Amino acid sequence: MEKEKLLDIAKKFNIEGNPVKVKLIESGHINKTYLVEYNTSRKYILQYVNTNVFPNITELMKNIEEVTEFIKKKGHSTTLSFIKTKGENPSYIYNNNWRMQEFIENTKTYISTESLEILEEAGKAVGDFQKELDGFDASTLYEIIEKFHYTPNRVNQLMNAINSKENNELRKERFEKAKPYIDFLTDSKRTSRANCITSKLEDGTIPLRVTHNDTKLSNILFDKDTNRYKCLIDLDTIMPGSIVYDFGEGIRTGITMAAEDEQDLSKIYVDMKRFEAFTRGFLGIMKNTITKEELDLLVIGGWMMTYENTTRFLADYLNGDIYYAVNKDIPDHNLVRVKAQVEIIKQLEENEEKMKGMINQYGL
Ligand code: GN1
Ligand code: MG
Repeated sequence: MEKEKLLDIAKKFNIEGNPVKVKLIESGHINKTYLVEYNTSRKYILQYVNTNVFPNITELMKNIEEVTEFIKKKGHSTTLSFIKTKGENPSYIYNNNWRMQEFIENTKTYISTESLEILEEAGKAVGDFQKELDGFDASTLYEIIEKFHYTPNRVNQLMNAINSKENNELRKERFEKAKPYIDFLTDSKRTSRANCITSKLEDGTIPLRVTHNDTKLSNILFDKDTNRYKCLIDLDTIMPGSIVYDFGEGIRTGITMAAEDEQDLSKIYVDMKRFEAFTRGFLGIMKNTITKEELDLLVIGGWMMTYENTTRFLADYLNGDIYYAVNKDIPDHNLVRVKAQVEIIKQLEENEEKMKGMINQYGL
């Protein structure tokens, strides 16, 4: 979108001064994000929320408001602040899709990092979010995307994509290329594990908590100078869920240096030192809050989130890239993601005993 139009949109929000600069920030597969600078030298984040994915943006903002207010009242941790529009009926949303938030100065994010210290901080960030929200009644939150991390449902969606009656050339070609990965993901030894977490939520073995649900490494803010964690960002998917999801998504994205869509599979190395660092950070904060039953499930958390994301990428590939943004310069981008994530799944499966030992070491 043109700069002038974006600046006009920014002017609708109740912010002192005038917006003068705007630039696209390449991040996320769903929303569009811009950094806006004002003549007061303050910065803000302007976002176009994708309402195909998030049709109920009012409920979404309500969840965010409740959760961030709760964190702010406790007063220990940083969190995000959104700005309302100017005028008589101030709202967090302008023209159905746009919203504005404060930019947290002197911070940075990582797509990947070599540093074990930063990974430990990432584990702390995820743990801290959980701990700060302990005591928040998760059942009062809206379910923004139905059955978001209900992995058995994701497997069904993949099955539907595989069994679709649509039979055009693109689909045939994609189906052939995807065949080995279809076989891998639909192997009964994997599908039979899909309900490991959801069944325990359903029968009450583990508690329903407020979860972020998208705790990938790049959704964690760090202090630019000290690399200490600041807070989690991208709060759109805050919903009732399991703590194991948030731990697992951190592991999926932190366990290897490689990007989510790394094309050179030899670069994907699942490193137990990285698992240990994240887990130490997470459990250092959570060990008195997490239940024994949740602790026992952490070992499958990284696997589950990787498996679930992979079923989603593959379904989207077979359906013709209708959900995730894809980079046109990367042919078969969704399949590239699948291949990289399958590599992680394989290596996680080989390392379960080691991970169990580490969880028990830091959790007891
Ligand atoms: C999407 O938009 P982004 O990048 O924050 C997706 C997550 C996936 C992630 C994979 C609402 O998140 O669930 O884990 O891509 N968000 C939604 O990188 O579907
Ligand atoms: Mg997100």
